[in-house]
Amino acid sequence: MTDAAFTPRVFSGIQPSGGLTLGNYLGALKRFVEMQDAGTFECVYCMVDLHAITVWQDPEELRKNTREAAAAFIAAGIDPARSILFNQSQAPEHAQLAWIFNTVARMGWMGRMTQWKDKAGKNSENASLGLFAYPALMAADILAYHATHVPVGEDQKQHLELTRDIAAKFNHDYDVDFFPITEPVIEGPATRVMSLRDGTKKMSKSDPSDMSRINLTDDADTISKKFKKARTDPEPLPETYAELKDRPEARNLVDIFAALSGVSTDAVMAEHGGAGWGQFKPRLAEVAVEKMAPMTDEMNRLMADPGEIDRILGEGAGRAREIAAPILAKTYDIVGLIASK
Ligand code: AQP
Repeated sequence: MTDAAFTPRVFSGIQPSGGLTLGNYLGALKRFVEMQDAGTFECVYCMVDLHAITVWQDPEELRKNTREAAAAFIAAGIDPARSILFNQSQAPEHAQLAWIFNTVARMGWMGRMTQWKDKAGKNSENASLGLFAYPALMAADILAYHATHVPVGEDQKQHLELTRDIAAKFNHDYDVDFFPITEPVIEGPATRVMSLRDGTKKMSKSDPSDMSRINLTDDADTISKKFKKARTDPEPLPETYAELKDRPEARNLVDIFAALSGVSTDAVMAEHGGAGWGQFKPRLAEVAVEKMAPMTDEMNRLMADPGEIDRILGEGAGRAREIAAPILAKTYDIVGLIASK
């Protein structure tokens, strides 16, 4: 552990590797807004486009998805005047610090990452080097701001642990107390929203099946259709949440209901225990539409003016670099790199 005092600062990001999903909203965006509104932290939020290109992205789609993700942040409640909002590639300090961390992180650490194993699969020889080094860039995203806290979904826990390992090894190797040991913030009823087609897989923007996820741009009819067709077992809802232990699809729908309506899973069971899917799914769709429609409308409004989104991102990047540049310069100095005067 480090003793240095760090400004309470949050960093988190989302890959513009597709349109954002309800999983991204409940597991990340919603909590980003809560942390901004709590006022305890300086908040830095980022569309991590350099992460996205670790797997192939069509260039036009990437640009569109980056602007759409920015619109989703703002529509969900991120205020670009209070939080810093930008896309990663506009702050070159991320990639520069990532190179230093590539020399700190060990091959063995990277090889143990489950996201690497899942995404590279059996064809790891053919995966990009960037995909393998992904967690070092993520550590750079966070540590370029000396972020003390990172709100993420459950799936990112292992990468956060690796960020802590990189910070600790750097501090140890160079005998400094320079990088904070960042705390993950993984809380709330929907830290892991599952696919609507397979309760053992997380809901993901790059899943080939559009029916597996709710997109933040889906309209009311699409949302209703997707929940109606969501895979479940034939049994009605039990009386208690504990009885959903071995029913992942059913539990997922209850978790989503609780997270969207802002009540506990026990409260959902108290109201809907014993209900059949024909009753529960339309109610869930109603709750989802009620919560998401205003956000989708606002996203559409913002996306009609891409120039304004680019302006916001450019301004955010300028503010981000004011924090990251001196941290990178100090890192170079610690490492022994000669900086231009
Ligand atoms: N299903 C999920 N449930 C809860 N939280 C989730 N997050 C992602 N999916 C879920 C959280 O969203 C943040 C941004 O994630 P990301 O876009 O950087 O990468 P990811 O976790 O790999 O998300 P996807 O949607 O699965 O993207 P692809 O398909 O491109 O890999 C993170 O905080 C994550 O925890």
